Amino acid sequence: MIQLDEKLEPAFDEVVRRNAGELEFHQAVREVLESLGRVIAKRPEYADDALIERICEPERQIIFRVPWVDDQGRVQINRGFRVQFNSALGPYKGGIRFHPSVNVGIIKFLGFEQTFKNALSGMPIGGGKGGSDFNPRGRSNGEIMRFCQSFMTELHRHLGEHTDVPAGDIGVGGREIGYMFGQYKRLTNRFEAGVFTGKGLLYGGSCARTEATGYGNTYFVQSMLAMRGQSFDGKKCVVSGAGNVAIYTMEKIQSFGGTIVACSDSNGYVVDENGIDLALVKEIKEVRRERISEYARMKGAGAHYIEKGSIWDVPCDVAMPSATQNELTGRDARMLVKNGAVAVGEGANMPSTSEAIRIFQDAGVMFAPGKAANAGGVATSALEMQQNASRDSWTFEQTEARLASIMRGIHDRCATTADEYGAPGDYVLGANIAGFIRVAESMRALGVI
Ligand code: NDP
Ligand code: 2IT
Repeated sequence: MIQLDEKLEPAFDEVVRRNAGELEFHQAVREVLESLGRVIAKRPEYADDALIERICEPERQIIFRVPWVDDQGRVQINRGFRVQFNSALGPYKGGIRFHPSVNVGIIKFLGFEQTFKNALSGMPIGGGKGGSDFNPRGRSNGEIMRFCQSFMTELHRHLGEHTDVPAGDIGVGGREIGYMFGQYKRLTNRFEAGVFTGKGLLYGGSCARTEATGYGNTYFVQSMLAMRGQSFDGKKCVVSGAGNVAIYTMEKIQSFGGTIVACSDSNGYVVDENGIDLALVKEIKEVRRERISEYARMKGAGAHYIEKGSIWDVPCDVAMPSATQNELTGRDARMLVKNGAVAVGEGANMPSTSEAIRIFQDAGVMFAPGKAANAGGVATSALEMQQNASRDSWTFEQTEARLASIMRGIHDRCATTADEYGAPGDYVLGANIAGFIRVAESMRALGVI
């Protein structure tokens, strides 16, 4: 761990004390504070008025009961969360996650990351995150709908197009957004399209939002590779996960001439040396909602499924972790370095442990942190809000062109900031500092609130 600046150490100690046991939140805060020493040295006024302490404390945290009735008629109880982290730059904005591992610490770390990511995107949006410990796996369509309706029956009072605008995340895709938006509309008697993003195209969704996170990460890594005169063409890539982010990362990499050799879900991974057949992955995951092991069974020769084990053992040039937090450990990073990987692009939020990041950076592997590389999803959400506000809808090409230019902008902002602060090529430092400065400037302008 890097020693913290003496002005930042007490702020971190306070975060640990106040949020005891929330290890992912500590990890996310620690990484940002480690980057801020250089900023405080140059601009000590950023540490005035407890700005650092305020930026680490969510503006509001909502925890609520979500009762619902399963298909057997039994009453089930889950816990719902929304952490409205920072609204200095705009309404709270960030996804909703349904996964049994969700707790307040997880949502807090995600809301904290989201604040800096959204700032870095250059769009007028604050940071927030929500979710539930509800496990959608194996639930019927009716159970999913009833859960979403109950979740929204409480959450709707805290939302609004100018207040807080959720979207999807793990376990929440177009179907769930539809059910939640439907319940919001019913409870408020308002067709307030801008209160949710990731909506279906028939009721106010934006073209390219489904693809945006994966495409955006690929654009970011393309810019990063170009800095060293390289491209995706002919590169072997491993993408973890097989959900929304992973699927559209694979699609864009293939269109850039890269080969995807492996992808995964939480049970195991599939390797296909001929290149993953993405149409088959989409059929299995998006249509049938089955496990990735089906891929090897349906594909036959050339493809194999490995249960458990680490997908990062598969040799590749570029690694795109796109499943969940801390899925890529120090041990995995050492393996990727040993196998000659040249770049890592984080599609997921905080997928690499702190140790893994250090190993990549020490080995000279180009490393794109999630809060920069996966910002294309939320940036396109902001484009969806813009279309809703003007009651317009743009073409796929127009929206993707905006996404590509936003990702180039984020890449260049990270690279330039890293140069400016004496750490060329350090995208972690560049992203943390560039995101922080926008939030901090706005908070200073708004006064102590
Ligand atoms: P999905 O639910 O569509 O897919 C998640 C994938 O990750 C699945 O393959 C899932 O496998 C796997 N996964 C989830 N949890 C775990 C776990 N604990 N261990 C191992 N594998 C796991 O989610 P998304 O693709 O939307 O999200 C993936 C990541 O990207 C998350 O970190 C999310 O926060 C981040 N992200 C998402 C954005 C978006 O727009 N959707 C935007 C920016 C970041 P299984 O089916 O077995 O659970
Ligand atoms: O982590 C993320 O950036 C998301 N899940 C998307 C958030 C959004 O509001 O589009």
